[in-house]
Amino acid sequence: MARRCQATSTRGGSRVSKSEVLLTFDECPRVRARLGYFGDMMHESISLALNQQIALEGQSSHTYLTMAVWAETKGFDGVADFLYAHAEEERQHMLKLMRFVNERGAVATVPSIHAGPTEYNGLREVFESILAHETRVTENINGVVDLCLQVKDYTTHNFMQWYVGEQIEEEALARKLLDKLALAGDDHGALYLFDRDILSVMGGMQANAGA
Ligand code: OFO
Repeated sequence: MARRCQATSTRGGSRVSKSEVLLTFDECPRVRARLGYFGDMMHESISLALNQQIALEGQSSHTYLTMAVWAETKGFDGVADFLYAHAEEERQHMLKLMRFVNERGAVATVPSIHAGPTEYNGLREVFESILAHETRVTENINGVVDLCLQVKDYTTHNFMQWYVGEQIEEEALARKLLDKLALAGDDHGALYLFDRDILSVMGGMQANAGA
């Protein structure tokens, strides 16, 4: 890349020669590592980890969309509304990460998303898949947070705290909905009520989390 490195010209009081500072971005990390200085630039391992997280958020959005289509075509309109909204939320999570990566001088990768399952044996399988997926997302986020501490990237560490909080809420919601489905069992009337009330369960949990 032809852009010039923005590295500082001084480090620890000692002056860095102009020829070292005016390097292309490709060469820059090597120089910065030699100087032991990363300034506000994002460490390569962090941009890699964040791009993996971007792909995961994109996959989440896509997965919830396919689930929403399944629910809508099975007559679960409330569940479909919940899943369409959830798909949009995950897309926003992906965009928030992309903007952050680009702002920090790295480049966000637009992920190619593979088609997930389109058929489910019932609502229970849908919500079990959601919980399994969100648990995986949480593990990945924790991995990014851990890496931030290892490379002392406190800016990204701070940014990721929003995702840590979000995952606590999302896992709790998935567990709560699974509990309700366990109570409903195969009772059609109870499943009808579950479908009717799902948006108010979600709204109530979000209000409590914000209180
Ligand atoms: Fe639920 O995955 Fe986003 O953060």
